[in-house]
Amino acid sequence: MTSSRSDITTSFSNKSTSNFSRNFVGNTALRMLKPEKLFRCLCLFAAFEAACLLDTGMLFPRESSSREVKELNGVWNFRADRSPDRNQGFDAAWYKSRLAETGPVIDMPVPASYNDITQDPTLRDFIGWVWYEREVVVPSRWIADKGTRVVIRVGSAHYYSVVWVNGVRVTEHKGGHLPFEAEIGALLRKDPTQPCRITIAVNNTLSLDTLPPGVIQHMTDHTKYPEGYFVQNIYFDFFNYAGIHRPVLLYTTPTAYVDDITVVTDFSDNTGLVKYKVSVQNAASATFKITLMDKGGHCIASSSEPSGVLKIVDVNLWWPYLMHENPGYLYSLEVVLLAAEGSASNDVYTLPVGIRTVDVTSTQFLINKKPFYFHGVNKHEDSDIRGKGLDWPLMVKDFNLLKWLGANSFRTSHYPYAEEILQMCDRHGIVVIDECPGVGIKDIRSFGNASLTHHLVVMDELVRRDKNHPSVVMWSVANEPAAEMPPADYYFKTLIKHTKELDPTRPVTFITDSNYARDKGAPYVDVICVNSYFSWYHDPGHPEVIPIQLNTQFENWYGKYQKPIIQSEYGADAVPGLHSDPPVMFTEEYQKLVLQSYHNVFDQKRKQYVIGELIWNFADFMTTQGIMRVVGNKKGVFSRQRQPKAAAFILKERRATTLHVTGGSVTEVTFLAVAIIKTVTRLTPHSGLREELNSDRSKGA
Ligand code: BDP
Repeated sequence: MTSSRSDITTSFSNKSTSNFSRNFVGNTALRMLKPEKLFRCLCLFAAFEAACLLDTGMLFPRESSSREVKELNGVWNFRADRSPDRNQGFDAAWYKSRLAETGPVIDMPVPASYNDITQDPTLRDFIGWVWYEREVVVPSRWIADKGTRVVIRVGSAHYYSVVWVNGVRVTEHKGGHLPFEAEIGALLRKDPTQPCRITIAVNNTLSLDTLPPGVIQHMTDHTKYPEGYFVQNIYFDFFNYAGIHRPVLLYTTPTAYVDDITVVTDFSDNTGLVKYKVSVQNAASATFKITLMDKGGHCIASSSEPSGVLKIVDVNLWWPYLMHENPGYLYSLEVVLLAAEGSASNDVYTLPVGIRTVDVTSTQFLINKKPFYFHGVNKHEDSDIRGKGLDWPLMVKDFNLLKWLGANSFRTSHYPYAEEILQMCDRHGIVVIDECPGVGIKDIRSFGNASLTHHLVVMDELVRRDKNHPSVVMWSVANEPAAEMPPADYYFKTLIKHTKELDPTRPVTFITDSNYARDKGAPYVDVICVNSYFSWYHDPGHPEVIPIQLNTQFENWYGKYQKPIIQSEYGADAVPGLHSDPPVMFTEEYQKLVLQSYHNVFDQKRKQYVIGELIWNFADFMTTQGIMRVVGNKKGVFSRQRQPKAAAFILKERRATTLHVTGGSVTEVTFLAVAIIKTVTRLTPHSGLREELNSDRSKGA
C-alpha cells in the first residue's frame, strides 16, 4: 500500500502555473530564492491569482493604530411581524422611525437566536420577518474626521437580512452563517446631530433555492387547520434557529485602506515561505511596509511590495494539536498601507499566519508532509437559551472539552462557524473541515440554476472569509445531498471546480450517504467522506452487524475510487442516565458499544486508506420536534450542557493511546477482529446498504 504513495500525491499548493511573472518583477525576496525552489514558489503565486476572484475582501475587523471597533452586542428592541403575509413592517416602513413608535417591542439579546428567549411558543417557531433595532452613540471624531470610513458589519444573521441606518437602506444579504457589511460614514455625516439608529430586518424563510433549502407548506383544509396556516418544511436535522447570531459592530478604517490579504504558505527543509498578496481601496498610488513577526514580536522578514514571498529561516511550522509539542504556532503579518502625501493616516492590519502545507495521496492526508489522522468530532453551534448565538464561555468550554477528549479536528457541520471559533482553532492547532450550509439538498428542484448560482456565491463568500486560516485544511461543499439524482453530476462538478479555482491550495469534498456505485458527486472530490449509522437507522439494535457492514462500506468506496476515506459521521443516540446491560438502544451502554465496534474496524482500515473518524456528535443538540427525537438529537458524547456520557470516556481513552499513530503506521492491532471481518466479508456481499437505510429512516423534519 505504501510504495506508490508519493507518486500520486496531490499538492494543494502547486496546481496552476499561468500568469505569474508580472507579480514579481523587482521582488527581492523571490530573487534570493535558490533556483530549485523558484518553480514551486512561482506556482504558488499563480494559485493565488486564482484565489482572488472576488471584488472586495472581508477581513475580520481587528483593532489597530488606524482602526477602531465598537461592538453593538447587548439588548436590542425587537418585534416579529405577525401580519398574515409578514409584510407589514415593509408596508408601514418600520425602519423609518423608532421601532417602539410603530408598535410594541420586546428586549432581544444580540448575538443570540430569538427562538428560546421568551416563553412564547409562537416566537420559538416563528417563520418570517423579525425586526431588530438599537441606537448607537458614534464617537464624534469618527464623524468629524472625513478621512475615516465607518463600516457596519453583521457577523451573521439567519437567513435574509436588510439593514437600515437612520431609515436609509444600506445593505442586504442572502444567507446565514457568513458576514456582510456596508460603509455608512457619509450617511452619518449628513446629519451629525441625529443618533445613529440601526434597524435590521431578518427573515428565516427557507425556499428551494436557499442554503439550506426548505419549502413553505400552506395548509388549506380548513376542517383541519386555521385560516392562513403554514409550516416550514426543512430537510436537515437541527433546529432552524434564527435571528442575529454573531456580533454586530461598527469599525473604522482610513479612506485608503487594506481591503484584503491572501496568504499561501509552503516550506522546504527548515525554510518557510509566506506568499502574500494585499489589495487596497481608494489608494491611487499605494506604498507598503510589510512585516512578518514571530511570536515574540521580532521582525523576521519584510517587504515593501503589495505581493511577494517572505522567507523564514528556521521556520516554526503550524502543527495540529498533539502532533507536535508546540502546536498552532502563529506568526503575525503586519500590513501597513502608507498614507499618500497630504492624506491623514496609514492603515495598519495584522493577520495571524500559520505556515503549513496540505497534500492528499490515494491513501493519506498529509499536513507538513506527515500523515495526519482526523481524530475528530462533528459539532453544532447550539446551546440552551442562546441557540446558535455566539457565546464566549461556551466556546472556551468546548475547546477545553475537545482537548480533554484528545480530539485534533472537527467538521463545521453543517454550516460555517463563527470566525472567532476558527481563530481559536488556529491558536490551538485544531484542524477544521470547513463546511458550507449545503445541507438538506434533497429535492431535485434544489439542483436547478438558481440553487447552483447561489451555492457558488456562498462558496465565494466562505473562501473569501476563511482562506487565511491555517486550521482550515479542506472545504466541504455539502452534507448528504441526494447525490444519486441525475443533476447532481453537473451540480457537483461545477461547484467543486469553482471551489478549486477559488482556492487551489486546499482539497475539496462533500459528505455523502449515497450508494458508492451511484453517487454522482464522488468522482470530483479529493477525499471521500462517508456517513453511516449501522445498527441505528439500519438493523436497529444489532451492533453485531457493524464490523461486516462497515468493512464492506470501506472496501466498496476505496475499490471504486482509490481515494482516502474519512468516516465523517457515525454514532448512536444515548439519553444521559439511561442504562442497560446487555445494551439496548438509547442507553449509554449501547452508544459505547456502537463506537467501540466502529473503532475496531477503523483500526484495521487506517493501516490502508481510512484517514479519519469524526464522531456524530460532540454534544446533544436541538432539532425540530418529531417522533425520532426526544427533545433533540441525543448522539452527543456530551449532553447539551456539556457533561460527559460514558461514550466520551471511550473516546478519551482511545485517543490517549492512538492519537499519535497516523495513517499507514498503526501499531496496535486487534488481530481477531481482522480475521472475523475478512471471513464474514467473503460470505456476504454488499447490497446497497445506504438505500435500505434511507427508506427505513424518516427524521423529525
Ligand atoms: C446524518 C446527518 C446529521 C444528523 C444525523 C442523525 O448528516 O445532520 O443529525 O444523521 O440522524 O445523516 O443523527
